[in-house]
Amino acid sequence: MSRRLLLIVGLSLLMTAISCTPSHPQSTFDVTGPIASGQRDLFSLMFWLAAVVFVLVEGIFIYVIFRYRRKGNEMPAQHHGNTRMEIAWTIAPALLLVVVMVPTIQKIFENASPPDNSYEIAVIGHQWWWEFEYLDCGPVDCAGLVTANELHIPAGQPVNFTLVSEDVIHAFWVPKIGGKRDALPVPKNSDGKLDLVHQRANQLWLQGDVPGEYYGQCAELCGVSHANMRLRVHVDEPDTFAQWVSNQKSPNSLPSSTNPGYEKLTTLCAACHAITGTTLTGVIGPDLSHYGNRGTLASAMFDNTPENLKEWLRDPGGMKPGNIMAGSVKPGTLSEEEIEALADYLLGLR
Ligand code: HEC
Ligand SMILES: [Cu+2]
Repeated sequence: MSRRLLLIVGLSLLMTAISCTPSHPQSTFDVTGPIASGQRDLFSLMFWLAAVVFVLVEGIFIYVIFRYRRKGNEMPAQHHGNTRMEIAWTIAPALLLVVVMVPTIQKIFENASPPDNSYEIAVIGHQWWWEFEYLDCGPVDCAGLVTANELHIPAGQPVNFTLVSEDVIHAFWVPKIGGKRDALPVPKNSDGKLDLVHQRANQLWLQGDVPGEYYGQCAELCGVSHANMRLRVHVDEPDTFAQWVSNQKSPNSLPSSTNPGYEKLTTLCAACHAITGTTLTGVIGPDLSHYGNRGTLASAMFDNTPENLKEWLRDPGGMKPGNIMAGSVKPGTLSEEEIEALADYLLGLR
């Protein structure tokens, strides 16, 4: 073998080995909640069954190659058919398939039927960000709450998601909690909102058991910034979740009209963004209510730091190719003074 080939083989093996670590943020092995762990267990069952079959078959194969290799010139004994063996190797795989089939079908039904006490949240895919509309959280009054890119759900609570899209096909996937399922475009109702009971609206239920921050990702190629269409799921302690909801529903206020960013905020930004309690009610971009509490910027592509936010306001197209805001906010649209004031204001929305 040439050195270069050895190097390539070695590197590929190394990369395969690295990709197997369960501790990366989008691992489907290091999971929480019944959906993701059920999917992982089903995978493990199939993997180990297949591994046993592989070792057995390859073992016999290699044994036979050596045991019956040509030793002299005499013709070996000839066999034609062996009914017992043929029956055995028909029945054995059929039994193995039954072992795989039973839990698979069980899981398909489990995954398709959300528990009765599930909360209801609509997930709306946009090029290239996520909108979340809370519909029903049982005892917590969340109905009507809209947020973007960072989803909060309580630990140990099943949540049924209704998945739709504003434009092209997206797919909602939070590997450590489960998924993934397509969010398909649906028509709008007469009130201008997407039809959440349309036959193309998909359902997916998930449950996160361990509080923490989980990474998600659009899993359906949806345009130039598809790879940048990420999301975060905060699995909160139930109390923290209830607090988050009530804070998120409380009104924000506009900066004073002497703020250098006031003019642009209430005209330019207002065309696309909503902030509860203010005159901003745009629906083209992410809802920015209580934006200062978010950890990320531009669908979890960046950390929500003052530097990143200012750079975003300076040149959104430079940070995230093709995004819709870049059509209206270009380098120079906002003065440095406005950028400074708007970033301060947005990060102060708590
Ligand atoms: C033409 C519509 C439009 C205008 C005008 C607009 N935005 Fe945006 N904005 C968007 C869209 C769409 C996104 C989502 C981009 C993405 O992540 O792909 C966005 C994202 C953002 C984000 C990040 C949100 C998040 O959830 O991470 C902030 C902050 C923001 N805009 C602030 C502003 C401010 C401030 C103005 C006014 C100076 C403004 N935008 C003007 C459409 C617009
Ligand atoms: Cu997408």
